[in-house]
Amino acid sequence: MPLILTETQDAIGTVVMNHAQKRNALSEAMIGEITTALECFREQNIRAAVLRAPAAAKVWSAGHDVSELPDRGRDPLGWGDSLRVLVRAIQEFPAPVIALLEGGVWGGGCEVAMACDILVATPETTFAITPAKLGVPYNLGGILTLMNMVPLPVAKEMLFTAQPIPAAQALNLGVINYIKPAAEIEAFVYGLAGQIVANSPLSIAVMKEELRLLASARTLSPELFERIQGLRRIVYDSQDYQEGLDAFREKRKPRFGGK
Ligand code: YXS
Repeated sequence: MPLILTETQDAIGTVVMNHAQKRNALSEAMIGEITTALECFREQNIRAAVLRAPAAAKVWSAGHDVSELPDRGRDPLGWGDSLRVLVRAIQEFPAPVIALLEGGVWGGGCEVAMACDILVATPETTFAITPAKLGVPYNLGGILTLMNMVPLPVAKEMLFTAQPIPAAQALNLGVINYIKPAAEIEAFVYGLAGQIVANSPLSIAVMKEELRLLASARTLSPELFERIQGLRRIVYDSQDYQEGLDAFREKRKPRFGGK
């Protein structure tokens, strides 16, 4: 059974993440279907895309599929990790991607939502960035996305507490563009998409790529890069990382020993 639904109309493409029983956990299979859909949209010259869960979903996405995270000793979020592939596919898609956000957005789901160009949420939407909850070594791309979205103290609070923040706070912080009631959000998002579709696709595609290149423009010396990778290795080599995975799989609270 497909894990997503897709639709195209009036140069607007829609991807609905539709794996309710796993709360739209971003598995390799689901990510493959989403990236394939984006490739089809590109071939069809889609001028705006919408990424969403089914209407009134309680969970937009539960984040990375934890069952696909490797045991300790291997970087769980390397370049080839499927979640990284999806984030890049959204960022490199030549037309704006609008995240229509209903329900809880968890872990890597936040990074996918933040990779989108415009974010519209309902008042009930929440955002939780959760590597600390699982003992996962967040990767540089995720950290940079967050640093580009919120002030440092807020990024630290979200990362250190792993607690959900409400849509109202996300709006105040500028993480999302609008909050709309559930009954209005769909019409509002497709109205926004219609405004985009009426403009020059070439000009928009180039501006989107310019913004992506400038937002990621950071000088990082090889020594600094190696130091950061070494720090991350401490985490994914640790007993705590394994404990976080085991606790999730055994549906119990993790007991982190700090080593
Ligand atoms: O027990 P069954 O087989 O029915 O499966 C359960 C859950 O195990 C499954 N599920 C997941 N499977 C894989 N990966 C996930 N992330 C995931 N989340 C859920 O879906 C079935 C229903 O889950 P259940 O009973 O908990 O649903 P609920 O409605 O009571 O609660 C929904 C959530 C989202 C609040 C709850 O499922 C939850 O807290 N999920 C984990 C959210 C999370 O911590 N995500 C971060 C994953 S790690 C990640 O994204 C990155 C690596 S990072 O950490 O760096 O951000």
